[in-house]
This record gives sequence, C-alpha cells and structure tokens, in this order.
Amino acid sequence: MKFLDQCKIIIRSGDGGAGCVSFRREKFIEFGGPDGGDGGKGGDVWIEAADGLNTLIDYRYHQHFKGKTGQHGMGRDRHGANGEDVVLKVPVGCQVFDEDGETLIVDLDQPGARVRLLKGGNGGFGNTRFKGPTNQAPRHANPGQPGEEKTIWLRLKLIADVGLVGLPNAGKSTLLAAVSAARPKIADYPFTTLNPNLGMVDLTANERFVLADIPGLIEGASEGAGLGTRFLGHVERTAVLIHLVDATQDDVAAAWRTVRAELAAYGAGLAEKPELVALNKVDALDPAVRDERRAALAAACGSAPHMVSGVSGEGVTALMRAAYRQVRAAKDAAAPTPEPEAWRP
Ligand SMILES: Nc1nc2c(ncn2[C@@H]2O[C@H](COP(=O)(O)OP(=O)(O)OP(=O)(O)O)[C@@H](O)[C@H]2O)c(=O)[nH]1
Ligand SMILES: [Mg+2]
Repeated sequence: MKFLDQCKIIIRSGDGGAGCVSFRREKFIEFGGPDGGDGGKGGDVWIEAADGLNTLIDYRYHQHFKGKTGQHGMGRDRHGANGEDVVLKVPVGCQVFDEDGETLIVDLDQPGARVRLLKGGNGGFGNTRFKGPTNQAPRHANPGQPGEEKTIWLRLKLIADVGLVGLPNAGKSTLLAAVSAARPKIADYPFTTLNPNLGMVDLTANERFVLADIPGLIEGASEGAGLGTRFLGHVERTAVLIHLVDATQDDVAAAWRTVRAELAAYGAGLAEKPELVALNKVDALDPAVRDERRAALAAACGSAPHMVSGVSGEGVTALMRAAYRQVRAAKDAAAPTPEPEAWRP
C-alpha cells in the first residue's frame, strides 16, 4: 500500500432544509390554519481516529467531503429528515490543521477519538411557527441555514515508542529488520528508505514497543537537502531516539554531529529527547579500529555508545532493552501506575 502522510481536503457541512408554507385544507373545515413543517438539519462533518489504518492514501483521490442537505419541511406539519453526516476515518496519530497549515484544530492521538469539524446548517421554520394572535395565517417560512465550508490539512504523525535516526546507510532498516518482523527495503546506497517503517519489538510477552525506521538525514536536510526533515514528524511522539552511527566511516564524531544539528534545526523537542547513541556495523571492524572509533564517538557525544551490529546481532538486545527502559519511564511519568496495596493478613 502506498504511504501518504500529508494531504489537503475540502469539507462542507450540509445545508439545512427549508421550512414549508402550507395550510390545512379539508372539507368542512374552514380556516384550517398553517401547517407547514420545519426543514431538517444539514449533515455534520466528523473526523474519527480508526484503528487499523496507517496512511492517508484514501484522501489522495477523494478530496471533497460534504454532509447531506436536510430535507425540506412538508405540509401537514411534517418535519424534514436530517441530512446524513460524513465521518472521515483517519489513522491514529493524525492531526488536523487549518488552511494555513499551522493552526492545529485537533490532534487525534487516541483510537476512537471523534470530533465534529463542521456543524450542518439548521433547518428553517415552517409557517406553523409564525402563527400568532395577530397573524393567524402567515405566508412565510424560513429558508434553511447554509452549511459551512473549510479547507483543512491532514497530517499523520505515526505513533511509535522509539525512533531510529542517522545518516543514510547507517543500517537503520537492517536493525529494524533484525529486531522485528518488519521487512523494510535494505540496500547499499543512500536513501533506500523513502517512507517510515514501523516494527513491533517483542522483548518478552509483555515488554514490547513500536520501533520506527525513517529515511536518512544529511547535512542541510532542514533546508531541504536529501529528503528533507518532514518525516521527522513521525518520531516526534517517541519516548527515545536511537541514533545509529555507521562505524565503517572514518569520522564517526562528525557523522554524529551532523545528525544532531539537523535534529536541533527541526525543533519540536527532538534535540531534547533522550538519545541512545549506537555505533553500528561493528562486525566489520578489527579490534584496534573498533576501540579507536568508539573513543572518538564517546568523546563527541559524552557517553559510551552502544556497540551493535544489525547483521551479526551483537549488542542489539542490550540496545533494545535500554530503549525499552526509556519507554517504560516515559509511560510511567505520563500515567504513574498505582502502587499495589500492601497485602495484610
Ligand atoms: N557489515 C555490516 N553491514 C551492515 C550492517 N547494517 C547494515 N549494513 C549494510 O549497510 C547498508 C545500508 O543498510 P540499510 O539498513 O539499508 O541502511 P539505512 O540506514 O536504512 O539506509 P537508508 O534507508 O538509505 O537511510 C546495507 O548494504 C547493509 O547490508 C551491519 O551491522 N554490519
Ligand atoms: Mg533504510
């Protein structure tokens, strides 16, 4: 399935139905009086976060959504039927922005979250409603209220617990494939990954988290170089970033700094997020080079990097455990689990 994480759509709520002008006419009943019913309400436009969706591709070819018009009122005091609502189903993690692309209207970060974006127009009053002591036979009714129209942006920010960042070819996709059932494309050239990939990492039956692999970052990505930094939105909500540095390059410290600079330039709190630095592809180095590169990277980032290899599996479990600890800590901080009651006989 194609992946699409941003699109613009036009929504419109339904117009209200018009009220009716009608008079009661029956044999032997003189001056039957007004009996025009009200119009029905126009359909609303709702948006709902649905489980099981992971792209906005449905909105690529269908961009206009309109609530139905309410039915007009009818004689004999019959009310028009309300117009049907439209419900836009989007993946969990979708944000809705105003036409300017910046004003956040709603963030659908919980499955089942449902919000009304536009309200349908009210139906107009029929002439029965205008009956009064002075005007007992009103010959007018209200038209229905028109619906509203709006252009909105849908932007998907995937929900993952841990994000993988690094230069192109750092081995991010290889690592994701090593620890989860995901099968991302892996190849020996930069920008193999064009869209984010998610994988579920199962440490034990109840210790699991979602790992996101995103395209590589290069120097100047925040100014649009390479694939840019837009896909960093998919790791904005993670608890921790795993920063992979390819150990087979000469200057590992510079590689680390380049990616850090791009994270800082992107903003949105990515630079402040906990980071696990990992020197990857250590299987390809001889011990002397290995120690030298580890020292160079440690000096740059200020902590001992994890030594891992997505190919041989070395250090991978320890790295995933460390990531899981951060995920756990972040979850506990968000919603502290209540202390179990002490058991007393
Ligand atoms: N020796 C060795 N090679 C690796 C390791 N991990 C990845 N590679 C190789 O490095 C190359 C790039 O791997 P990918 O996993 O596609 O790298 P990526 O970071 O996802 O790259 P982009 O998607 O282009 O950003 C591939 O040829 C892999 O076989 C590793 O641990 N050891
Ligand atoms: Mg990749």
